[in-house]
Amino acid sequence: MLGLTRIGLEPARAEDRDHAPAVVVGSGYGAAVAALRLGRAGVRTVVLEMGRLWDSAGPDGKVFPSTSAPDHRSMWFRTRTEAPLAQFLWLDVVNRNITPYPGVLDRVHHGDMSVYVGRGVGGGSLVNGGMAPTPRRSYFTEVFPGVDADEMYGTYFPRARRMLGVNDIDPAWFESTEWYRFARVSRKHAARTGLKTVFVPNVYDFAYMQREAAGTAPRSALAGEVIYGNNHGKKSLDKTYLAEAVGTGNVTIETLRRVTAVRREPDGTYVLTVRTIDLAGRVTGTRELGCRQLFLGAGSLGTTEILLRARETGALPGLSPEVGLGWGPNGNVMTARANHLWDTVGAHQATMPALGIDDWDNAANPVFAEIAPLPMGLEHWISMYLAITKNPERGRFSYDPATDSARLHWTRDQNTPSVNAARCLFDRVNRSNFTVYRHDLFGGNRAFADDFTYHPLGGCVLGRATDLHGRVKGCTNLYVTDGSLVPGSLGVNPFVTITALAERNMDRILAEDPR
Ligand code: FAE
Repeated sequence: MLGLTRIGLEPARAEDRDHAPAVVVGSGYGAAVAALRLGRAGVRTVVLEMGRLWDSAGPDGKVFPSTSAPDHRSMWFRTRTEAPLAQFLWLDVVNRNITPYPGVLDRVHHGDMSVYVGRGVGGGSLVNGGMAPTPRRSYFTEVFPGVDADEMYGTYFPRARRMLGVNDIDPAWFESTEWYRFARVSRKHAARTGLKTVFVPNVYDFAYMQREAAGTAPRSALAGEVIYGNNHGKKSLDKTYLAEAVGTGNVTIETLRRVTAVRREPDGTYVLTVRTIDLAGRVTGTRELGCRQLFLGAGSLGTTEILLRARETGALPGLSPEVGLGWGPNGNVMTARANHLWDTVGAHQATMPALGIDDWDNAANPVFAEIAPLPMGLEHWISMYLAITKNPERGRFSYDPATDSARLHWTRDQNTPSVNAARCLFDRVNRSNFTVYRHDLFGGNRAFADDFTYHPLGGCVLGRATDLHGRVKGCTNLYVTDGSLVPGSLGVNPFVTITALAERNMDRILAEDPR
């Protein structure tokens, strides 16, 4: 595996300082694909990432803190952690006071909707649950009518899965291990309801997990690690795409660099304003970086904000009115059920989900609900789920000049279709099993958590704000390459699709667009 040894805080050569042929903003899935494909094509490329590189151990000898004992490394400049599941038995026992630091997980608040995102070299791949499903073809075609599905399912989804290191759990081990008892109990309850379950592939190495269980490898997924990073086992982008990109010798990654503005010179050069911060969050410098080709991979929130600001401040006046539209949370809702005393879920739970209830073919109420772990190290009789629903509501962003930021407009009532769909499914499960919802986990006595999402999608939708290959309308040589291309809903977890789409778009861009 290639290391990230060439990553530095400054570009390697002096003449790189103010100009690079190509710049990639962000280092999540779409950005990582762009960086690798540009590097392989021989294009000197600078990647700008606002988070840090997660490659060195803290005083505890680990790179990332555990989920049960979060410290400054866990969250992006916070004084207290903001975990998705903040309570247990209505008690505030989960979150901790921490020192502000460029930690790996951010929760961005936009009124009624909060958005979880990863920060650091690798973006969301550092913090996510690694679930790597491919959307069902019929729904993909509905979401992306202008994209050639044969090409996606024949070439780009397989390539994305291979490059990301997607693998499947060994079914025999799944059936026998105590670490997935929680999933087998939920499967039994689903079966009693007449619902089918499917295995969900992952980028966490399941063979490594088996070694963890056998006591022959250091534990990560079996030590409660997930949303604040995994110290072992997970093939995050810094170990796959980004390592290969740097290995081409053409790609440099600069960390703790936030792109705050973009404008265009009369000769077509894009000029980025880049702010450097230190580990205390102080701005230590601002500089400009010019490039001929600019690839935005700052995620749905980041990319949309950069483009919206550029349009609304007049820096890039030719941008489409579609920039800022078509946002959705992928219909995310979490819920939890209380099991009977004899249905123990186990004190030992792997943090990587491996099974989902697949009721997407239910035309009246399509839901794909992953069986999520709740690894508390004690028996709690809770079955938890992340439901992905088909919610037709869409949000939009506006630019707020007072704060120079993008504001997401999404109201709580826009979640009603998602909550209703999840309720419809889990009411059935509860009826069939004589069980009830848990109301103590999400705050406010709620059985459904609909105030946050892990899957921000849209804002610069493919075929609307961009052409059908991510070229931004109204600005040549400007591209969007991340989750903002997906119009708000996908039916499954999104990173395989974001990766595959980016691969498809980069193939076309590198073949057709002059460099
Ligand atoms: P993303 O990965 O968000 O990367 C954007 C990068 O840009 C980040 O590193 C930012 O720090 C950086 N950035 C933003 N603004 C700027 C700026 N102005 N200047 C410089 N850098 C900037 O983009 N998805 C799945 O498919 N399966 C899962 O199991 C799953 N679980 C998840 C669990 C959690 C806790 C979270 C937060 C997300 C999860 N997701 C999961 C979602 C997935 O990680 C997400 O869809 C992708 O990471 C989005 O990829 P993008 O390329 O859009």
